[in-house]
Amino acid sequence: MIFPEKFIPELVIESPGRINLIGEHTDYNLGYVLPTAIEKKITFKFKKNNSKTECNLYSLGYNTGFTLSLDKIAKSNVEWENYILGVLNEILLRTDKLRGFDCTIESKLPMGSGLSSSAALECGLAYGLNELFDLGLSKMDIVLLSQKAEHTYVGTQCGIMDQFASVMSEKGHVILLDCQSLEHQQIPIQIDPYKMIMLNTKVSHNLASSEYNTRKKECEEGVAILQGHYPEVTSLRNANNEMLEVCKNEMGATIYKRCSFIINENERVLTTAKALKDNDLKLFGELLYEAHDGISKSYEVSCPESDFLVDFSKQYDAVLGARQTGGGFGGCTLNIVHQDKVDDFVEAATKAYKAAFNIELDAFEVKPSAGTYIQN
Ligand code: GAF
Repeated sequence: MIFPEKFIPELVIESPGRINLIGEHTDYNLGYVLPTAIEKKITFKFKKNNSKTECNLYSLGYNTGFTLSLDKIAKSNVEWENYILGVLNEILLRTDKLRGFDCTIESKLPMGSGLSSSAALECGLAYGLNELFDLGLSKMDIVLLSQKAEHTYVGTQCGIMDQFASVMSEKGHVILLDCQSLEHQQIPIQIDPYKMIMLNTKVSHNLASSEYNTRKKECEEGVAILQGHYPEVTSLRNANNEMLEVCKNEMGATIYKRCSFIINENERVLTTAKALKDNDLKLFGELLYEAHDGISKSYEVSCPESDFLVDFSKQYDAVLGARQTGGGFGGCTLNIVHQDKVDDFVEAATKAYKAAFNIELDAFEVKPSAGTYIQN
């Protein structure tokens, strides 16, 4: 049992959420993404408890904790516990050095808001235990085992982007990640006099996990059809629009739309990375709007609330571009807003959103930040 007010940690870990500038649902299609960690994070406090197997965890947000035994790891009926259990299970498959520990978890990352609180939870735990028990895991091991934990214990067949961004990000940079080779470039990002403003719809439609896995299957079906004509196509990453046209009739409308979105989204990531290097912010903004259009109409992972906010932003010259970020069905929109107009824009969006949905909008600025780190 943990009494959080009396808890004296040996180690404190900060584990950030992420935004993705562009490249949605491309990661599990082995394409490109452009994410970065943000300043909003989960704080983990750890200490060893001298037991061989007993672990005590406490969530300050939920105001509740649980105890588990390392020799009896199994799935729980409580959702957040499965992120923890999944990570412990993956660590135990890789090393026998893990021992009993106590840990408190405090999140400043809104859950279900498309900012990847899941990856922050998984990676922060793995990173902290690696330090505490000197497990010898590399950062890449932490990324991969955290992704695996989400597949096996949580049940979302996610790609690699969120865990990669949470651990590998560098302050002031976005990561251009090739999700096939895992090669990546840290691209310095400078968008003055514009700012990245997140508008949190505060909705998280519970379709997210099941529809996510459905989209993944639809893309796999598309690849299977493409392969019939082009055996070299092993993922949508290797396909192009010409190939897609050849297979259009065989695919049917839905699979065609999904594949078309992914092929074009991969292109958009590469064009955006170049636009940022060239400081072409106008093009950057246009690509965001184009991406949202695809997210909404072709990939169909948006929702009325996100569409409303993106459409609303188009009335403002001070906004270069906007789109829903993350897995979909709600969460946050990313808006590129001129620094002199941020307050006006947020005030107007808040009013309009309240009138349309009776929900109080939450708005905040994000800056590209460092990945998981030890707090001194
Ligand atoms: C979620 C997943 F976890 C990521 O892997 C990614 O697919 C994203 O949705 C959509 O781009 O955050």
